[in-house]
Amino acid sequence: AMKNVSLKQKSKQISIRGLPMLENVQAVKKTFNRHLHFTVVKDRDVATDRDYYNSLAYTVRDHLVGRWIRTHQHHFECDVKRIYYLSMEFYMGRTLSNTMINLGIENDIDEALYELGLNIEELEELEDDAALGNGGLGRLAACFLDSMATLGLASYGYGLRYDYGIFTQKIKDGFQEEYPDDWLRYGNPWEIARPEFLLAVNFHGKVVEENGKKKWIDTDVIHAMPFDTPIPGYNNNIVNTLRLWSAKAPGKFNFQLFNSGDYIKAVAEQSLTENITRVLYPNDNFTEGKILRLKQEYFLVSASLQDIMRRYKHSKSFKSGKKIDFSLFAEKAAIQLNDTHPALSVAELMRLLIDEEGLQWDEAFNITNKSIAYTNHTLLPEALERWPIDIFETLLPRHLQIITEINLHHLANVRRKWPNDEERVKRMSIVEDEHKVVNMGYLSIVGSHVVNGVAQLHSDLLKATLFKDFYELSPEKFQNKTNGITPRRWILLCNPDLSDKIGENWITNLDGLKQLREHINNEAFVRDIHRVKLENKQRLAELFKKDYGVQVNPASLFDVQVKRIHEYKRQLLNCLHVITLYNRIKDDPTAPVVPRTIIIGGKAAPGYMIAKKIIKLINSVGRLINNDPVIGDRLKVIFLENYRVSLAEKIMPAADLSEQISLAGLEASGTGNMKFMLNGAMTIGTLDGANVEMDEEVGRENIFIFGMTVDEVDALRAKGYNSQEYYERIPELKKAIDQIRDGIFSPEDPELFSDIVKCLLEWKDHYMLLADFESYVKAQKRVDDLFKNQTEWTKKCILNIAASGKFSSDRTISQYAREIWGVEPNTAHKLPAPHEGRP
Ligand code: T68
Repeated sequence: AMKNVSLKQKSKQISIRGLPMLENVQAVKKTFNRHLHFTVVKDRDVATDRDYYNSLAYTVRDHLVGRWIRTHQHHFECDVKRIYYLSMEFYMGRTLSNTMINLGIENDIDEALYELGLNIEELEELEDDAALGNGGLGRLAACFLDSMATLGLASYGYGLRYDYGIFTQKIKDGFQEEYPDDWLRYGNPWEIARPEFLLAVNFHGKVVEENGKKKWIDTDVIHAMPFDTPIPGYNNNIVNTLRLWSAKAPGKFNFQLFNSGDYIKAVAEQSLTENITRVLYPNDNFTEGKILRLKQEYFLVSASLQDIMRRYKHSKSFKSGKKIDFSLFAEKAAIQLNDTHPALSVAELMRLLIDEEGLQWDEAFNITNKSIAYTNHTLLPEALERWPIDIFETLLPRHLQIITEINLHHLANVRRKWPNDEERVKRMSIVEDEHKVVNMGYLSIVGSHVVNGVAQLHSDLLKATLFKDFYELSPEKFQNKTNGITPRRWILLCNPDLSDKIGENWITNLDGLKQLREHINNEAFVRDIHRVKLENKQRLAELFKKDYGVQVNPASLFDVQVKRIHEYKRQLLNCLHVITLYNRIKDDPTAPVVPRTIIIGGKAAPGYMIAKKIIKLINSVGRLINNDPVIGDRLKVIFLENYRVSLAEKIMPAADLSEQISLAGLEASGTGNMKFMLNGAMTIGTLDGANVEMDEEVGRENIFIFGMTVDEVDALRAKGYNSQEYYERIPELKKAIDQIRDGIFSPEDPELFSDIVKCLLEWKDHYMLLADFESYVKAQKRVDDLFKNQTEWTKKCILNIAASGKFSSDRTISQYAREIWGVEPNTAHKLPAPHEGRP
């Protein structure tokens, strides 16, 4: 990693990050060399780039620890309300450069590494993503941690430390292949094990009654080992904690049980226990009803709630020998459930309060309900968790009792409000008698004081459809919290050149970007913004040449759809448009066209056959188009391999057009849409999820909206949707589908895509691609027409950046804080830095 002063590095020197300070640079070099010697145990003759990366990581980590310890002291002393974000996923991505940025030490470190003759950008590329998430839900949790720390909240993320994150995707011969994501292989300098806080989690066993008290006995015990990762706020010296649990066999006391003399077997079988946190389930918007998954969910919930309870009991209020009083619990702890995956929290907190702490039912329920709140992320039926009662019976018998009793109280409430409506009572039962399942969404609603959706449209649909009965029962519970993204990672870190061009007041107040509207007629500014985008595209084009051997025209329109591959997200609609563009050039090779590079990326769940076929189709269409000499560089199709957080950081800054084309009503919010907008891409999208609010913020003349609205979708379904009518009526659509069916893209196996064609024509086209095709293609024509005028295009891009302020996760978290958690966010508050002495 020898030095090579890139343009980017030079521009950083004069950027908003300030000038490097000589004494700091000297200190960094010293620390780096010390870590190389004492921590990594290498000298520069034999050190590898990974050794340098590790020395660098430890050097940066040193700047976290003082702040981290003092943040905890501060929160203890002030005895503030703690915010607990419980999530099965935290899709963190890389930590190194984010840490440097939030601590404000980026330039000093850059300069020191430069002086040491090392290329920091190359070293940064050695860091594996912490990919403990599938997509939007997991990445949202990561953005929230950044915002909570930046807003000065005493927040904790609680999750699982999977040995394997989301699988690595390779494309072989156009097909997706999955490989294990062994992200801990080289160690993880960002985590610290906390064996002193190890906890026991129980499974199985039975419930007995002893003088009127329930006891859960004869359980199998698995230990939960916490690993802490620091979460630095931006420029405020606050460092909060992400605590991830790892399953550990309880060596000692289970060994007596074995007692068979087969010591080797007993040790070997410990690893079976530890399978609980082995791997992340790779489905997004889909629930796989596997027992191992329920075990994971309970493992997270039980360890986290015990930990929360322990912290409460050890809080300052009870230090002076004062009796522990649980009536204050909900004033001192807010527990946010990231979807229903941690919904067992409701039953577990009840169990802890009643069985372990001896509270009465009503008081325990009141505390539980006031501390817990639930965020819903989807309306898709296949994603809703409903666990069979018999699984509960064996795995968590005490929790099933508690849930049953919660349900009795709940249904009594329903009957009180609607005395003669047993149909409604049946519909609203947490325990669905018919299917013998526990509805985890209903359990979450009943156990929470607030329920929220993740965009206005989604929250409205929850009240009108999925949770209608519950809304009628407790309308005051239902809120909206439109999602957001952290501007630190999603512009400051990933797009430094754009960041430099737009001032700096926006970093902790994204609405500050509104000022950009005043510069829309400043020609030099418009040219600057255009140049930054072009340079970002050139860098991405180099990556395409290197990684895929495809030469793309950096001046072409970069049309990007990156997200998990899912039928409702309609990557196939994009594909039909690509084929249409291809056919148009082939039909009239000399007609002028706006050159396009269509970039599609995303993972398909390993068991989702149609999604995997869609990947193959995109690759097959790309192979034909990219190698057709008649097409030249007017049209190129790139399928991005292994789309993930660190790749998104390279894609967003280089996109001209963002594809947000889900069938209206099905994408709860979307967050990629916001990342593109913030980085100056135009959006082509349906009126779905947060697109609706982006449209409101930027104005219809600055966004390409197409397709049916939710009401139109409903109306069409009600009247009877027949996709074949569209196929027969629209010649370009018919041609594209015929080509797929006839094996034009798969001459080696003409039947390869027959299922895809069946989805569209015979199997009802559930996601109504054909109904939206015409309007989509017309909207794409409007895109072309605007792109012909690069100045007008860039002005609209600037208006998009200027209008993106609402979509900061700082805004989202401020609303959670005030409207759900009852705490006041505070960006102005800064702790003193370690060298500045005690607060
Ligand atoms: C996404 N959901 C929504 N789920 O689809 C997206 N599901 O609209 C929204 O913007 C985002 O959440 C954040 O609110 C998911 O990403 C999952 O990944 C998931 C994981 C496990 C089980 C079910």
